[in-house]
Amino acid sequence: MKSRLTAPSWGLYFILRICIFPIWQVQVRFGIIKHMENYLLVAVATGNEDEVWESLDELAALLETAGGYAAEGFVQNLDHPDPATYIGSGKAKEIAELLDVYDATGIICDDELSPMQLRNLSELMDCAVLDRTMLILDIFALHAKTREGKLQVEMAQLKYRASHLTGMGKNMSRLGGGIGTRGPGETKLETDRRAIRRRMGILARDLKDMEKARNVTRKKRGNGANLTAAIVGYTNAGKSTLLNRLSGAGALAEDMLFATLDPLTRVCRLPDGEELLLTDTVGFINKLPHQLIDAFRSTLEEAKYADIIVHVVDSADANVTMHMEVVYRTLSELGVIGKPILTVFNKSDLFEADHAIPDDRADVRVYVSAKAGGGIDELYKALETLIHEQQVYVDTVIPYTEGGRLDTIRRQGHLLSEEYEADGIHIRAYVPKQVL
Ligand SMILES: Nc1nc2c(ncn2[C@@H]2O[C@H](COP(=O)(O)OP(=O)(O)OP(=O)(O)O)[C@@H](O)[C@H]2O)c(=O)[nH]1
Ligand SMILES: [Mg+2]
Repeated sequence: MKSRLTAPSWGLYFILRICIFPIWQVQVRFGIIKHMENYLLVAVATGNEDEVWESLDELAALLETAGGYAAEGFVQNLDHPDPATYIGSGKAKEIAELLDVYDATGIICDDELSPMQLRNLSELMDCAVLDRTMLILDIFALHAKTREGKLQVEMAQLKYRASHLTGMGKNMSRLGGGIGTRGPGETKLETDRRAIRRRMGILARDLKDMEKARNVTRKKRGNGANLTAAIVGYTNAGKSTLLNRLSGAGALAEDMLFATLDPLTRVCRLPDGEELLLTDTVGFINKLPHQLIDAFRSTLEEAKYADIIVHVVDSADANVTMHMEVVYRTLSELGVIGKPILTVFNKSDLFEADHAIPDDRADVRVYVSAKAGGGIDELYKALETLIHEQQVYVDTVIPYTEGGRLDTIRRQGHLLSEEYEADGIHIRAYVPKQVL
């Protein structure tokens, strides 16, 4: 016999279904209710303490992106980090006593810990111990969308875990699936090194195949002879917002770190009719884990194959100079050298017009607001100028039998004049070197 709801349970059902559940859903949807893990942040200052506090602010932003929050930060001045426990063991015990006060799950250290530091600290403090690398890997695992992105993150996580296996066992079982444990590799944590190596071998092969496919796509793009520009910059600078502004791409642009992990290429049509292929890339950060650089090398190297580098800078950020330094350093580590650089000082709606930021490595500088649209005409002009520098001036006659070439020049060059004479089409134009 079918059970029937009695009158009072119908009432309860309607209260829950119509009143309480939708309110709860709305609150979760807009982030009003959220389960947040709470951590204490810890760093060692061997030099300028202010810079270390700024780095802790960034660590707090990373934690927020991963879905947790920082209850408090602690900086200890030392000549060098303690090789056994990162911070001094006395300081570690002191902080451990505050865990209950702040109701914190554990601590996050601002540098990558050695396996020994990881094990000693988690035993000494009897709590979850994470480091900056684990947190960044965790965010990448959360944000990876494509198969290639997921495999790259898994590879980076396995590299980290293979080298830290001895220090992690207790740490991870304690966390039970929270921050620092996400991503495809999490169930493999307790497996032995050999299993991890076997999996890394399979991943390396799959990633190699994907890299080959990426190179083919890149070559095809190159055969089209369109000039290409890579949009690079510190994470959250506004790279995807700029791509959307210039090409209507509809890329995810959000106030979070590492929203973009997979490169996205779109055509940008400039006011003088020329076309430029723009690629949005994964952002950089201070102390970007080397495991990620290795695993994401083929993605990060998009800039290496571009004709122009568009460097997007969040000019309103207090650490703008350090961010630019990190970007230039990472680019040179990736072998991206000798390319024309256009620096886009973004978020101009948030700072004073006379706030000039030095950047002697850029060939051209423009101030824009990718979000509001200010300065975009100047940016187009700067791109056109850079493109013309990559082109050669031609004054020639195209036979009528090869009229298709004129279309190519119209699309990829800049046609100044065309005259139809008996011997063919007389043209004057700027043509990309590769089309020539
Ligand atoms: N006020 C202001 N905000 C901007 C501007 N450009 C981008 N933003 C905001 O900055 C945040 C980050 O923008 P994104 O375009 O996602 O930045 P990104 O460089 O692609 O970031 P990642 O992909 O995470 O590295 C978003 O909240 C944007 O709305 C701007 O010109 N002015
Ligand atoms: Mg982005």
